[in-house]
Amino acid sequence: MQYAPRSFLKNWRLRLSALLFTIAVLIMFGASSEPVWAARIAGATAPTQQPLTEVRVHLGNPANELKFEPSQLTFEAGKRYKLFLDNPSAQKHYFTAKDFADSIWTQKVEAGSVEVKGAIDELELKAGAGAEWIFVAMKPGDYALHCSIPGHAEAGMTGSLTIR
Ligand SMILES: [Cu+2]
Repeated sequence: MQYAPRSFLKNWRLRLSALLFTIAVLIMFGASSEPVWAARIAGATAPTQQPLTEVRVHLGNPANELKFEPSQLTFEAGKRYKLFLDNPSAQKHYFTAKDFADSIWTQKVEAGSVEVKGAIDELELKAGAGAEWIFVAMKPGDYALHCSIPGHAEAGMTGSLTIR
């Protein structure tokens, strides 16, 4: 019986030290984990905060030649782009590049007062139309571009899009 108070005290001290240890760990974890958490959030939002590199491509030309101008474009993986597309010709054209579209992250496409988000692999531009495609180049490779209106690719309306 005479040991009972001492063992109770010992047990109590043990519990107290365990509790203090737990509190100390929580404080340390809380203090050190906040910057990590903040950095992760910053990293996650970084793609949309990156500076934009502007690139322009014409679908056809005023002389109604069936070609993209320029027909070759190069992007750097990890960089964000605003690709201006316009159709200065008198007929409708397509910007079709499915494999390229699978290798980028599309933030949005803006055309007129419409904004489209999500996966896009083909854009149709009527005569005189324009659009802006904002994306981050992701997967390096050489990707084919063509206009999918019958006869246009065969007549030379093709191009290549490279991500390096
Ligand atoms: Cu075309």
